[in-house]
Amino acid sequence: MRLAESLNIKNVEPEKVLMRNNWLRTLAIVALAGAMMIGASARLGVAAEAQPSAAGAAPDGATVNFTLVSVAIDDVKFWLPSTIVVNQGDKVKLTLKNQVPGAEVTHGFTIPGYNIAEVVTRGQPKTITFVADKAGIFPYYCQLHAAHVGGQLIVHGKQ
Ligand SMILES: [Cu+2]
Repeated sequence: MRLAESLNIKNVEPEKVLMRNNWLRTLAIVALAGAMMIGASARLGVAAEAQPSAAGAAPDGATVNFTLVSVAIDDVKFWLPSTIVVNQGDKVKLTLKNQVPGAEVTHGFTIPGYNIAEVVTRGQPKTITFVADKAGIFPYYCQLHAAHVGGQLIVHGKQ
């Protein structure tokens, strides 16, 4: 009995295995990037008020600033960081940057739960502000291309 038979491996296409490996590598890179950003913001502590930060909430009612970047890794497009955290009542300022290479120069950024929908052109960052008046978890993603990987805005409710 051959090894493949004894392991019950049938018709494994090398291409699919390769794709799966690429995906795992992509996920590992994103997880690593996220861990590094969380580490960096933890070191900045509450002083992150005026700084872009990956994850963290400011004191009650403060303005919190985030820079969100659309990037491509192995042809998969992401909005990073993939999680931002604020307190209910915070004024939130988002700087949106599209750094996806290629022929397509525009990508979208929408948070439907907050009625936000922007189109961001590569090389032209866009800044939006809103008050996070609703608590909950609000997905964000590119409304122009369904294949994008999005993220989530987490708004902690007032006690
Ligand atoms: Cu897009």
